[in-house]
Amino acid sequence: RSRVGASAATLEAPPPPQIPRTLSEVDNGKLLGFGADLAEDHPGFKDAGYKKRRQDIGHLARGHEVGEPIPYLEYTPEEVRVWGTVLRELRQLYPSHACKEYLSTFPLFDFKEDIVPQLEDMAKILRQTSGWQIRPVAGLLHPRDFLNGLAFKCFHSTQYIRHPSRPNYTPEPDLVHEILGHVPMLANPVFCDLVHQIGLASLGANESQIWHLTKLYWYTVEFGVVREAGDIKAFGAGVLSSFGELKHMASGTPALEPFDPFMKQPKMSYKDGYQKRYFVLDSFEDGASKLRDYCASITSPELIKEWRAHQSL
Ligand code: HBI
Ligand code: FE
Repeated sequence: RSRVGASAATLEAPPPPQIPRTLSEVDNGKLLGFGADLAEDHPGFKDAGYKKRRQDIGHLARGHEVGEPIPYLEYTPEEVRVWGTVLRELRQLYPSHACKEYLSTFPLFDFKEDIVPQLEDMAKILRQTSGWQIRPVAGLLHPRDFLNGLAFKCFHSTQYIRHPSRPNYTPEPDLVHEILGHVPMLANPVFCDLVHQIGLASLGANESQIWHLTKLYWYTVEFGVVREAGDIKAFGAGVLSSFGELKHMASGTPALEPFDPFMKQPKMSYKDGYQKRYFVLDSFEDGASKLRDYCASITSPELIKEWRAHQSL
């Protein structure tokens, strides 16, 4: 390569990111946050046994090949207790606080307080209802990889359980959040269409667009609420998997704003308590349609068409 060519290249914009053609090409090994070790403010920070358990489960996820069944895990009595505690409490609030789509798919999973659900069993139900798949993952993925997974109608899910000292809190996604927050919603095809739009948009996104999509994901899939006959109901997994956040959402205290993907999205808060404001959808059809327009504004239909032609879904 000539020196002239090399210096010309440095003046140009960085090359477009490599677009994964298959789900296996979506990198599930690069982790953020608590990937390697737990932070000091993680409830399991001083618990060597917990760290080992979390690491062993993560190790299994790393070894998982796309298309293979997800390995069953035998959960310890302590892990079962954590699951059961959270399920028992949240279940009381769902009839009044969760959106009708969540309430309609929830019974399909037949959750029991004394049995931690297996990801593979959840995946089977999703296959039959929405056609989505689940891929086990060892922790928080890089946003681009996580969002690219959604384009393949794949949800990357953790399989370990939060620390038993704080059943109602986790600083990172865990199986309880994935199952009570995300899984029932992912059995609804209209909601899945909304999520898919975010994934498709991420295929051609540059770094700043990935950051914007991360916020769109955050304010819908994690913390979204939907209007239902004059009321607002939760569909975001961060709300549905937290007793305190569900009550806060319905308390009338937080601000409510219509969701508009083209607007500058506020800074996300991960740590300082509950959301101060929620973005409201009129319906999932409406949310999906708005996200479709946003997707078209950043990722060309040609790119998506070409991408679809190359991958084997
Ligand atoms: N990784 N495993 C996992 N689960 C998430 O919910 C998740 C993630 N990585 C990034 C992420 N969420 C958000 O920052 C958005 O990019 C979607
Ligand atoms: Fe989540």
